[in-house]
Amino acid sequence: MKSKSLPLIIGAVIIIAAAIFFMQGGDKTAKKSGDSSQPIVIPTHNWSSQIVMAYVIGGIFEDMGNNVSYVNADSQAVYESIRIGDVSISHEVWESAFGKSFTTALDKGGLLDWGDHEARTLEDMGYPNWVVEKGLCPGLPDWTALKNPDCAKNFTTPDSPDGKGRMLEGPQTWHGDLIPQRVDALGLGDLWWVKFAGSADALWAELSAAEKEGRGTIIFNWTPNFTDGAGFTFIDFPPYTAGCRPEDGGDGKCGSPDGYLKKAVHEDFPKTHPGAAAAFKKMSFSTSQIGAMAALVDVDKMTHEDAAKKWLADNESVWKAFTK
Ligand code: TMO
Repeated sequence: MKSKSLPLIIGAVIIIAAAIFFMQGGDKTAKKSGDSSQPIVIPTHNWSSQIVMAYVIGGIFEDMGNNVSYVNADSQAVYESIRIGDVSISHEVWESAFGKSFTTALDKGGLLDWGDHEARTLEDMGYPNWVVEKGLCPGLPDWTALKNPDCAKNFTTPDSPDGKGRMLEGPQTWHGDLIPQRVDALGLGDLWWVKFAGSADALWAELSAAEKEGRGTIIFNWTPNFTDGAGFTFIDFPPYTAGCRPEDGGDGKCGSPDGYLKKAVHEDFPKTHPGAAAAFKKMSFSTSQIGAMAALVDVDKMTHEDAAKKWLADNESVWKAFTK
């Protein structure tokens, strides 16, 4: 009995081993690079380029044989989540909005600076060019034009307290009271009030509503974005200097910095996923590439996932180079 069942057992072991080997066929690259089969956790936030790029990078990691999962995360708290290892990476660390949370996590330990994208960034208040072409606020983009009551009155909306001009800021989760503080610090508080939008989409809806109603509009916006080259101008506030913001002890009388766009990883990521970590270190997107990712959603109205698939299909030579 014993001598008869032994070949059967050996045969079964070989078949199971072969089955496991073939089942892992799709995993070849990851195996070669030594990446764990544990999912790489990629955060999604609430502006289009970031979400599209999450799926673009996830798609690249998957092409390398990795497993990926996505988690919707608060764009400030995410750096602590990366530091403690709940989230693997961040692919859009915008200096103006998130530099402080990023640096805090970096200093505490557990998060690594994984380099900059080629694109530089600006996140600030601005206006569509027709606002100036219609003569609604002569003197823009110099911020001192906002001191003129004849300018402010062209920006009032029915919800404006005391008929003040309205500035539509992004969601408060992006940078707290930065803009209301600045408006007050610059002595503009008697003429202007700052409303927070509930979403990025509300900013784009405001652009078309204001144009239809023939009233001026000032909104928070950023570059790279789909509005690059589409007739949008950022206001020239007094220049940013290190420490000028109230949260850094300054008087708040300053605009936003010419900022970096960084990547970050949890400190164990290069050990658990050396192949993906090396590719992510090389990843660098330009202003026009990031603007295009946003435009696929905000202009062409694609879903974020479909936009990422299209971007990957159209730019294979760009991203394949990161994986080598
Ligand atoms: C972080 N953001 C790009 C919305 O300014």
